[in-house]
Amino acid sequence: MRMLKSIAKLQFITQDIPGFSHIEQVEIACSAGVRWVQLRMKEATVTKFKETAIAVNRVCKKHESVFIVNDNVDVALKVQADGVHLGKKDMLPSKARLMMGLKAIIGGTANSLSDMLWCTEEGCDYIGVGPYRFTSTKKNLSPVLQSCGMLDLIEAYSISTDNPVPIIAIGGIQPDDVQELIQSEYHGIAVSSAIAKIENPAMAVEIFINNLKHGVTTYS
Ligand code: TZP
Ligand code: MG
Repeated sequence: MRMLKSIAKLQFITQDIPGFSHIEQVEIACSAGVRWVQLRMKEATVTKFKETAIAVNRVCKKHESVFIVNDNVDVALKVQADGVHLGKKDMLPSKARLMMGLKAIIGGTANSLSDMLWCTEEGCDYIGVGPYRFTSTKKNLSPVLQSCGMLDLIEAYSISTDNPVPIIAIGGIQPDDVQELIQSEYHGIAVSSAIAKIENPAMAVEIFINNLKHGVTTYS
């Protein structure tokens, strides 16, 4: 069973960047208007992951942002995060649901229609679908879907389930991609590098938010 939840249209995902901590990334993103953060630490020990998650949770609370922990249900439970995002090799969403309860937000990753339907059956509250473009943020990247693949998947999903959940596009997303993805009926986008790895992350957040609200505007 799934409770209806509010799923943000802009989801910011942290990444390991030398000299720019996960906590700093979240502070800057949230100060600029992000209200959904996923802490994604691929290189850290569990101890470091937990420590950082506690600090990031505090920043998210201050900004009234949803806080999602990537991969690790134990860390999410320990820090009382709002939820967890699970890939295909992580804990089953249905098991995470039993451990975290109905109110927890559980997200899943999908690269195909069968993944999307499986995540839906497993009780995910939203599904991240991609990669839209090539990205170096994720190792062992699945084949890039590009515009055509993204459109085919969302269309096939909408006619294949009576119980659809919000679908979030992910992978190499830039501000100018927003219009196409939203027009294709993607609920929202998950973004890392186009916010965290550019000179002015706050400006990037503003542009994404604006594009999600009003369609794409070009800034110079
Ligand atoms: N899963 C598929 S692509 C991706 C993840 C976690 C990375 C998204 O980051 P970026 O930097 O926006 O491509
Ligand atoms: Mg994972």
